[in-house]
Amino acid sequence: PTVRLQDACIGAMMGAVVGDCLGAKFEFSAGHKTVAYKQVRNYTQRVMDWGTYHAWVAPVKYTDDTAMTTCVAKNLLKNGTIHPFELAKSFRDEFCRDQSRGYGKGVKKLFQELDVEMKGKHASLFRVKEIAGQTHGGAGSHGNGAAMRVCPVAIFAFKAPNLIGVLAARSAVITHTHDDAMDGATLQAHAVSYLLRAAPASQDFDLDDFIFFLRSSVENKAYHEKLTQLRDLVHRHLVLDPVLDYDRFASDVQSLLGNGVKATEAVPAALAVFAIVASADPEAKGNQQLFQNVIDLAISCGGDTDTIASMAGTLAGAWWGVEAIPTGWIKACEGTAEAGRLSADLLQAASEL
Ligand code: 8NA
Ligand code: MG
Ligand code: MG
Ligand code: MG
Repeated sequence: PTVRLQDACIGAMMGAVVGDCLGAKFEFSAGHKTVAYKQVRNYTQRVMDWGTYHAWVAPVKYTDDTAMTTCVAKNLLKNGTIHPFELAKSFRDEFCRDQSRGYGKGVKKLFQELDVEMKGKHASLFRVKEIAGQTHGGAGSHGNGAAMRVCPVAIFAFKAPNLIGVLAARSAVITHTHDDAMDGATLQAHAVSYLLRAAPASQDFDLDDFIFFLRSSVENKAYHEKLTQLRDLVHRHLVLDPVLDYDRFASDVQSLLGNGVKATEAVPAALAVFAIVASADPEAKGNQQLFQNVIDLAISCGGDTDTIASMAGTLAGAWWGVEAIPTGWIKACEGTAEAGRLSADLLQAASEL
């Protein structure tokens, strides 16, 4: 693999962790309201300065997003594919090891049930899926939990796009059986792998090409509508403001796309945040500034801030590479070193596919 591709893969995984860690402080801190961009920048800048000037102690903790992403990465590396029953077990183990990582209410209950099931004699993948499918009155979870942990699938299969759908689905279905959750994971994985394939990112970001590709990657009306809305939203802001108004963009994301735990809200929100910053002024201030803007804008959108920032950070890291992630953040955020190692191993595994 080229250096640039390696940078992109490490950037994707580290971007996921950094977004999760930095966004965690604001998760539903103002309900579904947006958070002032200045207030977000104030906090993330303090974290960056701390990381820059202190020894490596990683005081900013990651949440469920990173805990589960790590499980997905290890499952892929061990099996050369997603082994869903083992993945369910490792989610359960990780959850039991540390329940304080901010898991969704639904998955918490699910993991408690899985724990009981797996201690029994007849635990099977069939039973795991059955239990997951029975949540939320039989609808299954439509949460963003499958999309927020899918980055390793995107790296592992970036050269084999026909594999992405099936691996994303296998990694999702043990907790999220609702179509919107599964398709959200597939969409996010395709978005990340598109950006990895486009590396080196010496070319300009082509919004219309990106959206066109994403539309073809899932058959789901809700996402098709959101993709059109987000493309129009980004175009509108590009035309309106020569200098992007971050607070206004965040407020439009919140009202038009949504910022909640539903996959149909959080995934389009993350795509929109990355897309506007990548389209706005690619040459303006250097890639570190652009990565920082993506994370801060994602958090400003409010609501499920750690998850939206994690997914937007994955996209930004894949596009600009790990070089674009401020060192202060890498040092201040828990889990970045392991994410770096796992992504290098995943790329190695990908080249053996
Ligand atoms: P999940 O599967 O528990 O879904 C999240 C929530 O969405 C559930 O608790 C339900 O309230 C709701 N929900 C999901 N599916 C349905 C449905 N079919 N009908 C009605 N309501 C439904 O969790 P997840 O793994 O998808 O994770 C999503 C989010 O949960 C992430 O942001 C994660 O960080 C976490 N989370 C944490 C907090 C917190 O306070 N720390 C708050 C919200 C979410
Ligand atoms: Mg979280
Ligand atoms: Mg429209
Ligand atoms: Mg969250």
